[in-house]
Amino acid sequence: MRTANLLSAALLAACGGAAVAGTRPNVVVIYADDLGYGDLSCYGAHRVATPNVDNLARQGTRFVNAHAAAATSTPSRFSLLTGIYAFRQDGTGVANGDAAMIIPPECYTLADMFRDAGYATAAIGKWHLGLGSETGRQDWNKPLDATPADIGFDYSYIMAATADRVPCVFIEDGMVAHHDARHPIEVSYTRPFEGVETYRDDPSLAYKQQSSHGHDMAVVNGIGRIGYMKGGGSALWRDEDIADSIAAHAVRFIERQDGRPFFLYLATNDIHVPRQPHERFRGKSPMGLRGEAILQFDWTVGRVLEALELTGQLGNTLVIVSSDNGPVVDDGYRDKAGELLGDHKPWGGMRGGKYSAFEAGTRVPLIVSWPGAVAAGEVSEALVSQVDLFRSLAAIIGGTVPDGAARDSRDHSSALLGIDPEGREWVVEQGYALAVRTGEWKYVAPSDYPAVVPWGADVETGCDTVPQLFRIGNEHDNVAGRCPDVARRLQALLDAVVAGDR
Ligand code: NG6
Ligand code: CA
Repeated sequence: MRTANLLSAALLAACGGAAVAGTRPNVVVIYADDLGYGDLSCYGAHRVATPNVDNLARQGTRFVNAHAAAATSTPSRFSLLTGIYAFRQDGTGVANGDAAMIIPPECYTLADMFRDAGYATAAIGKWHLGLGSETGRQDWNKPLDATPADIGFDYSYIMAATADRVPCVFIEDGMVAHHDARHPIEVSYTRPFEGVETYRDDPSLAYKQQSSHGHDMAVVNGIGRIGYMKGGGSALWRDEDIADSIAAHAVRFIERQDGRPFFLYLATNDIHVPRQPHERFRGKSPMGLRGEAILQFDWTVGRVLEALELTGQLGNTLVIVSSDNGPVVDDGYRDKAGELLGDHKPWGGMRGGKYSAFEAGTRVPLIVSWPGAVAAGEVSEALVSQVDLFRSLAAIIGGTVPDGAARDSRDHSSALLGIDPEGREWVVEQGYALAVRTGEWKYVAPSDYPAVVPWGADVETGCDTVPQLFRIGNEHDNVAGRCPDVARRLQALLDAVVAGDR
């Protein structure tokens, strides 16, 4: 508490006292899926306009050296919510839709921290962290026996995994939303269901999107998925409505808070595959479905900001917009994302992308806004990692983190609030290899994993059997041989982090 009060005092002094001393802001994290560093107009994109996100950046601070903890969804989200590097726990790779809860109930999470500080908490949107107590054994027709409520979320309205994985239904407070008793749901990631045709049986069933790789099992709403599914009936989502459902539930949650502070973890489905935005966005981007999904993401941000404004809470809400990992173009559907890119660069000029240990894997957009407390229209070069959101937000709201919790999270609240221009000395990036970067250097530890994603996505993994050392800004010139001391020092740093000593 004491540190937090001191911090608030310093912060208020730094900001001319505009925020009200002692008020605890609401916190809204809007977490995009696969949105690249170069995908927003406030980050330099000019083939797509994102006015709502840009507006937020004008009200707040935009970070240019912010990192997700990992280059795919499950481990990134795990780290954000636990303050622990995902490589410390087995089974934190990209999760299937029938995975059991990956964050165990006894783990103290970011949501627990908010809840214990008196906040109302909600997880809305993409979950991808497992549900139920046993993998593959969930009964999707009954209340699930392990849910986000067990790790601190009072309310949840979520997709179990990704839109390209079954089950294709929303789950509200641990039960399939609008469950259709006439069409009981069965899910399997190992065998098809008798009498239910799959994409492999008849690809023409997937009349909305054809697969480029994978996504050849269940077909729901004319789109092939990963995993098999039976039933669902009227509970099945229509992909075109996913963003609307997520935004509507987020807005409702905001509207229902009656003066009590709240923490909203709003994870959008955009811009993950299958990119199937609502009809009203169709034809609105020269980049086709991927561009339209970005427009839809921006629309969601607008809806949330509007709800905050209409309920009079914008001034007292800390809004964070970021992404779970870097961008990918062809991620398994023939949606012309690559063909229509033109000169748009989702990777923002960096090497790699989603899945990669190169910079574009984890360097993501990050915008922080809190009117009166976070400087407006600033750009911060501070090195920051999402693993630090846990302790940083705890410091900002005066929350308590119990001993042993959030072991890898550090309080960099002053960087997040735009006061400290430096942030971390180093950031760990998890792809198929571990990497660490400082302000000046990027080091990728040696790995036997293939140099290019082996299952179809055209992405360099950043893996090599030899140590790689780059100067930030040039990931093509490996200087490990020329600067062996730096490479050794950064490998030793990684070793210490893995051992839990740093
Ligand atoms: C891959 C999927 C990809 C995407 C990814 C997870 C195939 C061929 N590819 O296995 O489409 O779902 O997993 O993405 O199935 S993430 O952003 O949720 O981590
Ligand atoms: Ca993702």
